Amino acid sequence: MGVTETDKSVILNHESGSSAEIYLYGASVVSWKSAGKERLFVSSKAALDGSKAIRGGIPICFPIFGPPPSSPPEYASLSQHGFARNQIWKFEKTVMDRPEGVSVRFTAPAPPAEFQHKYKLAYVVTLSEHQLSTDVHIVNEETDREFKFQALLHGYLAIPDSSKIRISNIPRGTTYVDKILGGKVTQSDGEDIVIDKPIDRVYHSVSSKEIHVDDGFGGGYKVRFRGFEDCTIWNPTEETGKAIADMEDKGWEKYICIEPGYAREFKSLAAGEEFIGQQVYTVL
Ligand code: TA6
Repeated sequence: MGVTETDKSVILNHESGSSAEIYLYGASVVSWKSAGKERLFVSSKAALDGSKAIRGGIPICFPIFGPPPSSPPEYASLSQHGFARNQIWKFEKTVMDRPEGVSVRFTAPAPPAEFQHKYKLAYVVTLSEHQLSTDVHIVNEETDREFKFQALLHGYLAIPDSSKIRISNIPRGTTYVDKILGGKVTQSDGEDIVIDKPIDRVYHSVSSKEIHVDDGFGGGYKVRFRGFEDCTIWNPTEETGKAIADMEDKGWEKYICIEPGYAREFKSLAAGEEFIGQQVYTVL
C-alpha cells in the first residue's frame, strides 16, 4: 500500500523507494525522500505538536502571505502568513496509487469565526520517483461576492551548504521587492543568485515559471509552478537566522526557501470560481 494514515500524518510510499509525509497540522509536508535522501529541511527545534507553525517542510501560507494588510478588518487581524498553516486539515482521499504516482487530497477546515468568508481550500500532494507536486485548490463558495486571498507554498528545500548554491532562471528585468532593503523595488539582472548575505525577496510575475537551484555538489532542484505568479526567495543566513527561536543552530546553511505563490497582489475569485496553484519539485 502506497498510502498509510497515522493519527497525525499521512505517509506516501512510491514503488521507486521515494516517500513523503504530510502532517494534518497545516497539511505541512514534513518529509520528502527521493533517491535515498531527505529533500526537505525541518529544524530540529521545530514544534511538531501543533503549538506553532512547523519551521521547515512546506508550510502553506493562506489567506495572506507575510504580515497582514491594514484593511479590510478581517484580514488586518490575521497573523503573519495566515491561519492555514495552523489548522488541522482532513485527509480526504487517496487520488491515485500507481507506478505513475501516489497522490492524496486534503481539505482545510472552516476559517476562524472572525474571518467571514465561504471558500473551499484543498491540497493535493503527488509523489513519484524524482518529483513532488503540491497543488492548492481554492473555490469561492459565496453566491454573490468575490473572495480575495494570497496563497504561497513556503518550502524549505534541503541542500548541503547554502553558501555553495546558485539560483537561476529568473528572467532579467523581473521586478522584485527586497525586504532586506526595506521593501525597495528592484529589477533582476538575470544573474545567478548566491547566498552570501540574508536574502528575502518577492519576485513578481516570474515569466519563466521555473527556478533552478544548483546545490554546488552536482545536484539540486527544479521548482516549476503554474497558476502561481510570484516567487519568494528567503534565507536569513546567520545574521538574522540566529534570532529565529525555532531555528536550529546553523539551520540556515541547510536549506533554501523557494516559494511560489500569489504573494504580491490579492487574487480575486468571483462567486463560484476556482483557483489552482501548482508547484512541482524535481530532483536534479
Ligand atoms: O517567505 C519569507 C518570509 O516571509 C520572511 O520574511 C521570513 O520572515 C519567513 O517568511 C519566515 O516567516 P515565519 O512567519 O515562518 O517566521
